[in-house]
Amino acid sequence: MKLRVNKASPFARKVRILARETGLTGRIEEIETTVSPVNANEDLARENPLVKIPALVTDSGETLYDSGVICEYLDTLHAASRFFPAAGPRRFAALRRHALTDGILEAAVLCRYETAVRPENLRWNDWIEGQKRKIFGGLTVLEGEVDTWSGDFDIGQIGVACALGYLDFRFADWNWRSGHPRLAAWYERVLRRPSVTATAPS
Ligand SMILES: N[C@@H](CCC(=O)N[C@@H](CS)C(=O)NCC(=O)O)C(=O)O
Repeated sequence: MKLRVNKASPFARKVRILARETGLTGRIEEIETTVSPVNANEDLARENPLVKIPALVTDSGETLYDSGVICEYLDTLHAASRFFPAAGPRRFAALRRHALTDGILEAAVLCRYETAVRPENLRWNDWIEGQKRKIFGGLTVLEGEVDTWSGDFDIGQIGVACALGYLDFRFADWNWRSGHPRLAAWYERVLRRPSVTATAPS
């Protein structure tokens, strides 16, 4: 399988973590791919019309996107316990947490583009502040529930790790740990996982 990634991408990182957690790395070739919302990568566009990473070409030649779909597909290819719980409350808790962290990431990536890609004279600070409110609203929810999480590093918790890692990587000055001590303590433990260390954004 061929997986288009970028070592800075938090969405690609979810897939890269799951591949390492499930022992699938030997079956996946990671292809470093540069993306920009204003300069389409033509090779990637042939695989994903949204021109976003991650995108996976399976062994049978089918292309899958986005990160959640790819993670769920890879989760069918290993014999260990599932990262997408099969049914019941655990499944919907994991899916809801995954959706929340995807929303945090979408808002954070939009802020990144606003500051790194958009010409300075066109930037709109209120808009960045609006995205930031979504991110910190999400962190408040995670802080309130983190002590109830199971020890299973499921797709929801992978999403949380990638969201916090991205905030450290791109927005360290936002200091997300302040006001979220329980989440910060959880993250310190997660940072010891080899899959998380090996995929640190760069
Ligand atoms: N919902 C998508 C989001 C993927 C995404 O936004 N990836 C970014 C990199 S972190 C990207 O490819 N951006 C290029 C663009 O927006 O054109 C997923 O979960 O895979």
